[in-house]
Amino acid sequence: MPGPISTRRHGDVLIVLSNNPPVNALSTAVRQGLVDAIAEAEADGDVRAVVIACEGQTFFAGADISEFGKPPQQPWLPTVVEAIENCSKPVVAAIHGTALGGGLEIALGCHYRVADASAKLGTPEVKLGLLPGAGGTQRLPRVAGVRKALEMVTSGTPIGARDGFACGLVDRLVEGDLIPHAVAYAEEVRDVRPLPKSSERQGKIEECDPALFDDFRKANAKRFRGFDAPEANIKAVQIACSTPYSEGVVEERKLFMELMTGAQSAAQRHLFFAERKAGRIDRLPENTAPRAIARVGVIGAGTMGGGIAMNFLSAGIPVTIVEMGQESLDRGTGIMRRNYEASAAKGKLTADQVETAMDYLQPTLDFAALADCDLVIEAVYENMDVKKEVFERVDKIAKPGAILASNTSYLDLNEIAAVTSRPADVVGLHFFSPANIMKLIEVVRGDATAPDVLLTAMTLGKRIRKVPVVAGVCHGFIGNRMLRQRQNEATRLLLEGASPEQIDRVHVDFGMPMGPFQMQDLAGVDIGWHRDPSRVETIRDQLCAMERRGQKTGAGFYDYDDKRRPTPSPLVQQVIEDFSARNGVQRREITDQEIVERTLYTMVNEGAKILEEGIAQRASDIDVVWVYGYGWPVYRGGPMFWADSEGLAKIVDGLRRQEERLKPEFSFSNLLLDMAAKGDSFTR
Ligand code: T1G
Repeated sequence: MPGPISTRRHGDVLIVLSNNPPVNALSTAVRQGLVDAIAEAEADGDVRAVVIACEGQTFFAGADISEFGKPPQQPWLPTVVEAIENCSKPVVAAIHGTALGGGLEIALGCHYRVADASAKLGTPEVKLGLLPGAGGTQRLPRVAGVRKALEMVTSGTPIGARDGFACGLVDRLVEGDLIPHAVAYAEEVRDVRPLPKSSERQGKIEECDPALFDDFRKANAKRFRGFDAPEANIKAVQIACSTPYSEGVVEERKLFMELMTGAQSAAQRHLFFAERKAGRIDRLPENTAPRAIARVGVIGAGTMGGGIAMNFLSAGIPVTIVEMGQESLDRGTGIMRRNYEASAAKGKLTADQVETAMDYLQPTLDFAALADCDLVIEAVYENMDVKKEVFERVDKIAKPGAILASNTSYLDLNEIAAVTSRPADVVGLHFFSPANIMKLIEVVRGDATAPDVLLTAMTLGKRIRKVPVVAGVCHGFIGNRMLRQRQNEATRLLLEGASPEQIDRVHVDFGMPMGPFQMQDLAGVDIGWHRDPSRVETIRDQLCAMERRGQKTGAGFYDYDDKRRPTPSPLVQQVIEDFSARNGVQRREITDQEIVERTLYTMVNEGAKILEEGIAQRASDIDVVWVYGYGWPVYRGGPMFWADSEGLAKIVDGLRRQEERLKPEFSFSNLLLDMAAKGDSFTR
């Protein structure tokens, strides 16, 4: 079998071609092939220049992540990059698609870089909890400049080829056939000496202001909170500015190995593969094909309906959006336009893109307009009777083969499907608010949902740039079922002696974007409230009766100033203590560890039940749900990965310590007990 690297001559230029689908990851065979190709170029006196290019969708997309965690194989990537840079003949990188991570480091080892206009160049290592470990932190600032390098290595966001050309990372932008242009460029530079080695270029680092680094740290402190890799990347670039390359790469390697062997990178690499696995449907019948979705109908132009519609409009899919009244229809479409305009104001969209998206929208009061939609999504009030009425009605209007989807966040999809004549065409599409921003969609499959309907929903989820995860039917599916555990225990801990701010602090210190009570204040304390102020059975009822419904009323569990900054409320503390007294609960000192055990360990136990009931296809799907739906810190890998890191036996011990306090609702997952006893893990 020929290796992934081949060579061919074009005049006096040796073309080195990688063919390692799907993304030309720098596997051991690719690395060896590159070293051999450079040796071939050196040995052939007729070769006066080299072009390195890739077949398929992209230039090298980085080190082969599937090799991580295994014993590293020679030649190591730094060795390959050095071999390219030390070639006595000019080497030109021909970049298309994405040059990412080690792929960009290969390009930086080349003496020149030619890119087609669609190319992207990036250092996404930080998203894996790493840093460019093959000289990238030392070469990139020397070629692209220090500030650009800092932005790239700490964000992981690729830059476009034009941006690359502007900062000096790309030497020539080309249109059309990339390789012939790269060969022509190689012929132009074949006699240039000395060769421009990235590692020897000092100009851009000498002009760097040392204060840049601390300013950059301060400006990004919030974004980097809790992560190890961003600071390590900054440190490595800072070293490049004060140390000769040969010493800098030694420091870079030390920093890289610290990250590679650390818990955070293992968690983030787990999520990289978990996100891709989540998109697969286990045991899908052979030859199942997705249905064509050319037009989508959305019922309800409220916050969710409008946000849902925007996802399709942004993907160029026409949307018919239906409301009951002109005023609510106009309000909904107005909010959609304003959301797009806000993105345009931030430079994320052009004015034309806003108009194009809005042109795909057909707002109407006429339900019958849904007749030509291939998929209809209801986003109406979260009430079973209302949803059943809507599904009965749309079932009579929608064309044969149209898929009917509910955006319900916890109701029984089977019950909804049963009122239609087409239960096999019914599926749940649980978007997370704000629906145009949050990446997660729980794709809920009912007992009758047809395989091609499920596949259509998953395929469409990816098409609108979401992260779809299959969920079975139960109260709250995957995410909200576990959230309910957490919220119930958080509320009980208030009665027993903890304060909202203590419980929230434990969760924020853990890495969550906010704690249970901050989250309720943001979403609205009155979500799911029975709306009868005379009926006060819980702390939440009391707050709603007092018009303390969260940030939207300037007060909830916290008081808020006009900039929505929260402060603890003595009034709420009094309400809590009154409830403790009313329920005969003796308040006591609550430790942070108890809060972790009763809110986070119980979530893991619920996740194990979700797994053993088949509601989630795999443990890593639960991690994806919590990372993309609720902001679980990526450097902890998700609840199930984190449970493995804690040790399942430790989780069980903690729950046993709390078992009395968790009663009567709590019961152990048999799967969790069994795996803990065997020393198994969910995700390793
Ligand atoms: N290694 C191994 N497999 C990879 C891979 C990689 N780098 N990148 C993608 N895949 C697999 C992926 O798992 C999936 O497999 C298939 O390719 C298609 O991926 C030393 C240490 C390139 C933008 O972080 O960002 O270099 O599920 O679905 O949407 O300094 O893949 O089909 O079996 O994402 O078209 C740095 C990660 C590595 C790039 C393409 N590089 N990849 O997106 O396809 S660390 C990265 C991506 C490093 C050095 C350091 C994307 C993509 P399967 P996909 P896509």
